[in-house]
Order: sequence, then C-alpha cells, then structure tokens
Amino acid sequence: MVTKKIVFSGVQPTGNLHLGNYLGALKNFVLLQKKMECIYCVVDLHAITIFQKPDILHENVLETTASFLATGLNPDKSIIFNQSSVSGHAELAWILNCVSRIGWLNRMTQFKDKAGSDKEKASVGLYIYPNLMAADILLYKATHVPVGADQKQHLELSRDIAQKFNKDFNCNNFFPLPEPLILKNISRIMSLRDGTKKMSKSEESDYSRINLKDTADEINKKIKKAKSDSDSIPGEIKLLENKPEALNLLSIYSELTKNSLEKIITEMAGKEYSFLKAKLTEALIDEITPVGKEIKKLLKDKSHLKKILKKGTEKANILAEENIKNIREKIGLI
Ligand code: AQP
Repeated sequence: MVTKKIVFSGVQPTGNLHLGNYLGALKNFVLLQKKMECIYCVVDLHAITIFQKPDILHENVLETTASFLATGLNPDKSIIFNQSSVSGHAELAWILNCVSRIGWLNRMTQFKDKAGSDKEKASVGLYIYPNLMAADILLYKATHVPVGADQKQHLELSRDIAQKFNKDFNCNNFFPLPEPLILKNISRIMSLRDGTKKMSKSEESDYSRINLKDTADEINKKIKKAKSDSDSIPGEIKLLENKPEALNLLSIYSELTKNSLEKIITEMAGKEYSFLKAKLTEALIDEITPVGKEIKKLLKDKSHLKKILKKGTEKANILAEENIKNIREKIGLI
C-alpha cells in the first residue's frame, strides 16, 4: 500500500522562540515544505499544560505564527494554524487517552523534567501531553514528524499508540506509523549557561539562550558570557567529551557555517575560545537578526496574522473532520 507522505509538526506558543527551535525544528520545516504536504501547528493546547497568563498566551500565539512566517513558511504551501481552533485535536486526544497505557506515560522523561520534584502538583494535562501529541499527528495521518531529539521518545509513544489502535480495532494500517525526522548534526542545542541542559524557552535566565528576536548587541553579550572552557580548542572531537558547553558552541558554529564539526575543529585547534566566540557572534547576527526583524515587522499587523491562522484552520478542519468521522466509525461511536 502506498501511503501519501504528510508532514506534521508543532511549536508551543510559550514565548521566546530560540536558536534551538530554529535549528532543531523551524529550518527543517521550511526545507520540507518544498518536498511534501506540510501541516504546521501553533500548539496552544500543549502550552496550557503549564499555566499561561491569558493575555500573554494570546500574544504568543501570534508571535509564534509570525516566527513561522519569518523563517520562511509559506501559508500558500503549508497549512499553518493554531491547535485549539480545530476541535478534532482534543476529541482524538480523549480517544487516545483510552488507548494509551499508564505504564507507557510513566516512562516519559520530559514529564519528569518538567514536573520537577513535586509531581503531585503538576497538571494532569502535563502528564498526558504525549497522548495529545499523538492525536495531533494521527488526526492528519501524518507520516513524518520533524522534531528536535528531545521529542524522540514522544514520537515513539505515538507509534505505539497508532499500532495499538490499529490492532484493537482490527484495522491494519489505518494509522500510518509516524516517523521522526531528526536532523543528525544539530538535533539538540544546549543552554549557553549549562551544556547538559537543552536550550529552552522556559529557562529563567535569558543568557541561557539566543532568542530569535535578539538584537545584534544582545547576541554579542550572550555569546561573550556563554560558558566555554579555560583550555584552548582541542584538535579532536573526542577531547570535547566532558566539555559540553565548548562542544555546543562549536556545533552551533558548524551548523551555521555548513561546515562539518571535524573541519571546524581542525581549523580552530589551539586557538582560544574568544576566537570562536567572535566568529560565532558574527554568524549568529547574520542568520538570526534578519529573522527577528521580520518577526517584529509581522507583529505590527496582527489582523493579517489572524487571517493566516483562520485560513489554515479552515484547511486543517476539512482534513480533520474526515478522519474523525472514520475514527468514530472504527470505534463504534454513533
Ligand atoms: N534546544 C533544542 N534543540 C533542538 N531542538 C529543540 N526544540 C526545542 N528546543 C530545542 C524543538 O523545537 C520544536 C518546538 O518545541 P516546543 O516549543 O514545542 O517545545 P519544547 O521542546 O518543550 O521547547 P522548549 O524551548 O523547551 O519550550 P518550553 O521551555 O516552553 O518547554 C520541537 O520540535 C523541539 O524538539
């Protein structure tokens, strides 16, 4: 059976889209839009698994939409919309809550990280978030999901849920098993302050990340302050094994300049990290500040952004309603 290739991915409107989101997800979204049918979603229902102030959430949905457009997503080629405006996401999530197993969710490491030490106080939504993610993907029978490496485990869960649904309801291949599309070189950008933690929007210190809206001056300051290493740059990658911050800076530079890490290290061996930092700052300013300027420009016309979301919602709803109708039939719902 030939399955049509459909790409689905989402970004949470939790503010401060950063270099990790850009290199790990958004740049890949843009490449894929040239090759496949793509659906890109501002996943606002995921964002509220952690309390969001309503007025800020509203602004962040628009800012994430602007970031999609500023990085090169084209609403005439890809479907761009916000998750809560297509009710099929919540409906299918409920159905999949009944397919997914508690034991499976208990293994999700992101819940453990995000819930912190007091799990009793985390929302139920945060715990079942991976089931909603499975619903997002399966609602469109998506076959490919571009994500950063941090989402790999959730993707595997989506595959398990799809497989169990197909088996429980005796409908082999009804849901295709979605494949993660994870960029090999740069799947995980780490915090500039702690190379063992991923760069994240919700990390308190703004110095831990490069935001897409950062000015050249801010980028310069953040890279200057970024943790690196007191030794000079070594000549071999394996000597960076216990130096996650240094490896992170070199990897980002390698990705931005489209040179392999080996090549960068060979060229920079023996130099101080201040040399790398100056080059990296330049590369970041060239790549990120035009995106930031475009986001700020797009945010000046919010009604235009809302129109784009509305148009995307209409297209997404047509696909979702058809699939939900078939899913209901499979389960025996009238
Ligand atoms: N540091 C990262 N490196 C590579 N890829 C990353 N992504 C996120 N952080 C990195 C990828 O960006 C996409 C959108 O992520 P998201 O905002 O929906 O959720 P997240 O993974 O939870 O991102 P954050 O920044 O950590 O957000 P908060 O702090 O709000 O939870 C995904 O494809 C993700 O893999």
